[in-house]
Amino acid sequence: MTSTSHSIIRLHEEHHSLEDYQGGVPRWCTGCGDNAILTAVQRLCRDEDLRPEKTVFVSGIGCSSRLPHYMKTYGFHGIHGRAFPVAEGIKVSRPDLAVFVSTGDGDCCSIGAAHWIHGVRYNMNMTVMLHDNHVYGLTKKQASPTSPIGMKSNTTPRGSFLEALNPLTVTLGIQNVSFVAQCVDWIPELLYDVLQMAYHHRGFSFVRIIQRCTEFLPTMFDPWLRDPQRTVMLTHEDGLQLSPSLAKTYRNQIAHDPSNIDRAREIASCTDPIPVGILYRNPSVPCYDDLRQVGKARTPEFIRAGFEKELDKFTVWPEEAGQPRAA
Ligand SMILES: Cc1ncc(C[n+]2csc(CCOP(=O)(O)OP(=O)(O)O)c2C)c(N)n1
Ligand code: SF4
Repeated sequence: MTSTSHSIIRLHEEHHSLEDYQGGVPRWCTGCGDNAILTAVQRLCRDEDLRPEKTVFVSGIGCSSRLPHYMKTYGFHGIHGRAFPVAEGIKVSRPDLAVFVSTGDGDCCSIGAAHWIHGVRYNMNMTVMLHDNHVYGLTKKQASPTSPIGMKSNTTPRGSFLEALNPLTVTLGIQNVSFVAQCVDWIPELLYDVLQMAYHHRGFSFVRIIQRCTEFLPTMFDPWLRDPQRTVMLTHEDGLQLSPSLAKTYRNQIAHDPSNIDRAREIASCTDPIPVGILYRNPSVPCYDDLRQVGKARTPEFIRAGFEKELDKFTVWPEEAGQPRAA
C-alpha cells in the first residue's frame, strides 16, 4: 500500500459526521432544554472528531441523565447521584477515553452532593454538564436544591422556604477546583463555545447549564429569554469571545479574567442578570488521573493475563489419577 492511499484511508476512517454520534430518538418533552444540550455535545464530538468507541457518556438518574442513550458512543446510565464515581472509575482505568458526565440539579446537588465535592477535589479529566432546571423533572415536579425561594412544587405546595443553593459558588469553594463555567440552553452558540472550552481544559470541567423544563416550569426563564440585557456575557481573551452577531444581541458584557478566583466568586453570586461564560480556569491544578497513572499499567497483555489467571481457577485438567499436572 502506498503512503498516499494509506493516508486517504486514514482520513476516511477518522472523519465522523453528526449521525455517527446520534443514538436513540430523544424522548424528552418538546422544548425541553436537554435537547439543545444533546445537539451541542453531538456537534462538539463531530468537530473534535472524537472516536465513538473512545468516548463515554456517564449519568445518574433523571430526565437529563437519559442523555447517554441518545449518544452513539459508550455510555453508562448509573444510579441516582453516582455519576461521578462511575466516571472516575472509568477514567482511572481507561485514561485514553474521553469522559463526559450529564447530571441534574437533584442528581448532583442533592443525593450526589458528596460525590460532587470529591469529584471537584480529585480533579480528574472529564467534562461535566450540570443540567440545572431547578426541579426534579423525572419524578414530576419536586423542589430541588436549586429551586428558587417561593417556588411552588409538589413537595413545596406553599412555595419553597429555603434560599436556593448556588452550584457555581459551591464548586468555586472546593479544594482543587480547576474549571467553572455557566451557560443557558437557549443560546446555542454560547452553549457550544463553553462546552468546547470545557472539553479542552485538562481537569474536572464543571459547566452549569441553566435548562428549561417546559413541562413543569414552562415560564420560569421567560424574562431572560425576552430581555437580552438580563444575561451578562463574561468576555476575555482567555475566555469567551463573542461572535459579532452574539455581541450585537447581548450588549451587556463585562471583561472577566478567568484566572481571578475572587472575582469569579463575586460574579458567581449574581443570579440576575445571569452571568455566562468562563468564570474560572486554572490549568495547573494536578489531576488525580495523572498522579496515579493506574490505567497506564493496564496494557491489553496485562488485562488478558489477569483473565487467563481467573479462568484457570475453573479449568478441569484432563489428568490421570496420581499424575502430576502438565505445565
Ligand atoms: C436512590 C434513589 N432515590 C430517589 C430516586 C427517585 N428519583 C429519580 S430521578 C430523581 C430526581 C431527578 O431530578 P434531577 O436530577 O434534577 O433531574 P431532572 O429529571 O430534572 O433532569 C429522583 C428523586 C431514585 N431513582 N433513586
Ligand atoms: S419533564 Fe422537564 S426536564 Fe423532563 S423531559 Fe420534560 S421538559 Fe425535560
